[in-house]
Amino acid sequence: MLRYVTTNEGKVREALDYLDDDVTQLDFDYTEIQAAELGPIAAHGAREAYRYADEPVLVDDAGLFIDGFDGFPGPYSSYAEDTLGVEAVYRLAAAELDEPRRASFRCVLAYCDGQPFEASPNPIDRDDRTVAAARGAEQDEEETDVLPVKLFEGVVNGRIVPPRGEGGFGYDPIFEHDGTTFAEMSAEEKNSISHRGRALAKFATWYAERTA
Ligand code: ITT
Ligand code: NA
Repeated sequence: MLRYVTTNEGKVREALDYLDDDVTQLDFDYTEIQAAELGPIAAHGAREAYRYADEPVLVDDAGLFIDGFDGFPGPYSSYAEDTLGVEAVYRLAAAELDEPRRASFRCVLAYCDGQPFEASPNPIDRDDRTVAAARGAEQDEEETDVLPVKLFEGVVNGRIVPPRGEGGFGYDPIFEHDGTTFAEMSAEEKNSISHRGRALAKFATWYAERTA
């Protein structure tokens, strides 16, 4: 049984649409370390969640990166949503930045089942490099007990626009891709192009082989 670790119902709906029935939500609020990138945050969360659940876990860390704000709110997207709110993030971008106000959504999935992974045959495999960096970052804390974590990343480019649409969650109403906001898309449409859908597709392919 694979546990999808998140407190966010919107993420769960999308993940369940993508992965099959042997996945259930684990509503566990892991510690989010402060970092400029999502990878180390997700990796740290996956180790903590695996120790807690003692079952294979998949942690989902995501964020909205606004180019003209050097990536803000990025890893702080959840905090910015809770404090400023989505509309205020839009107003800030509209006040400070010229069109087209480019931005990207990013999602990093971190998988841990307590077992090591096969070394990648391709030495420039991006996921493995990120994992190596995440391991390095934690060596001081956990020198003798570093659980292996595998990362899968998905990115989608778009722009910040006035809120439109009722679907999705979070920043979806202010993120436009190819003329449509994520909140105007059906769940299937969003999953077929979104940061999370892309990361889930990579994970699903890899996981099918690991569990075959
Ligand atoms: P968990 O950490 O428990 O998974 P969370 O909502 O706090 O739930 P994050 O830490 O990854 O998740 O924060 C991501 C923020 O970005 C949060 O404000 C989300 O609403 C938002 N977000 C993530 N994915 C999104 C998506 O597909 N569409 C719109 N907003 C999204
Ligand atoms: Na969170």
